[in-house]
Amino acid sequence: MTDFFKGIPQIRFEGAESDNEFAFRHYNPDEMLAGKRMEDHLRFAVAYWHSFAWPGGDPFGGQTFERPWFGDSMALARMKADVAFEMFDILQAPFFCFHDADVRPEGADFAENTRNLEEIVDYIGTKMEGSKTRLLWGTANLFSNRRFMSGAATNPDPEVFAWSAATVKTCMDATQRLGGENYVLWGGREGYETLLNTDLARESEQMGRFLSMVVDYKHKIGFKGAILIEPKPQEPSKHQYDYDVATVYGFLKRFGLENEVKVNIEQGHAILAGHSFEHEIALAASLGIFGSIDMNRNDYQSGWDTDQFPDSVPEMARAYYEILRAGGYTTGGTNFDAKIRRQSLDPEDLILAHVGAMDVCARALKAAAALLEDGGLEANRQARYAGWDTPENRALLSSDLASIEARVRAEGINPQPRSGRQERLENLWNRFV
Ligand code: XUL
Ligand code: CO
Repeated sequence: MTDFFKGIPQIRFEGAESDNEFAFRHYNPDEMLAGKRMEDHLRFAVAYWHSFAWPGGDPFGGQTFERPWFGDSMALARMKADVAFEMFDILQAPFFCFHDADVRPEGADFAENTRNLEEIVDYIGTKMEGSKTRLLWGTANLFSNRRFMSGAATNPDPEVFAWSAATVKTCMDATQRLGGENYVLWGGREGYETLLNTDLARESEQMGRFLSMVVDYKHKIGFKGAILIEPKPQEPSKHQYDYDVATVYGFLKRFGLENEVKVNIEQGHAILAGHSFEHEIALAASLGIFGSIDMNRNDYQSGWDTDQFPDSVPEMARAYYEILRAGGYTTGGTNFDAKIRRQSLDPEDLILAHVGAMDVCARALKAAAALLEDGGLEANRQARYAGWDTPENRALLSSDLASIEARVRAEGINPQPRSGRQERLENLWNRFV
């Protein structure tokens, strides 16, 4: 037991009227909703990196947080894991997520990195035996160390490609060892800073081969989880290849991986790509590649990836409506890839950020489930396309232009515009949210 969270009680559901700061008002894990427990719908995960590894820096200043586990030794890495599991317990978090670099100190070479990772993964495995918290996903940090400055899989230097591939193997092994339900790839440096020095054809070929090897290795070790790509258009690179869901889908198709890999969609990344979060979720679901979400927003004025905890029920309701429509998560979940602000120095801030975010998501989920149960929106959507239900209209899709012309002439087809009813649907939406 560390004393980092001393005096902070385990958070319990007390209902909307509670005035206890350290309580859930809406997140009630056992409450049944659309046939499932709320906890099983939301599948919340704590992100190791922002909560336990981030020192509080921004582009203009360095560390603001003072944490007793900051430093580069295995002893401190174990203390960090102790504190992490104490927080998971306070929150009763069903899941966590980590990068290799979050949990182990950087070694002098690949062998030491791997030794450190294996040792701490064993330690985390022991902690998990006494905890309800499971691993939602593991991943490799192929972006922070300077060796990755020109990319990992897409690096012009084949030695960096090799290092990255070997590292991903060790991280997939670690994820498998801890029973992870997914393995994530986020390509923060897979892109370019300038086209003046970049060979696009070569880099995308490298990236396709790299991902194919990841999928092959998954099958080789019998990893049952999903492989997920996390799209993001830019930042840190000027341009990143996994720009958004549509771009990732095209890439997967090109390399024949569209049935092997899904997406982990982050709200802030969707915004950076000029999309709404719900657009990205709905598109992924329509393409059959929806996997999981990173539930952290950006500040709409600052224009960069601020990774804030969600605070808007209406925004989240749009997202959960699309997730429920898609049938909910299978291996995925709601990962708070979110950091407290650099002025939020207190241990309480870390806990209450998660409590608030879990309540916002729970409230949004309840609204989305009620809307879906009401059925009004879906009935309208169905009615809008009902013309396609007749055999002769369905046949249009397997016809040809000349036959269709003949039919339009013969039947005197003359389409009459109909209302899209947007405002009426918005009114319906707002009765629930
Ligand atoms: C960065 C980001 C990452 C990924 C995992 O913007 O979202 O934390 O989620 O590497
Ligand atoms: Co993320």
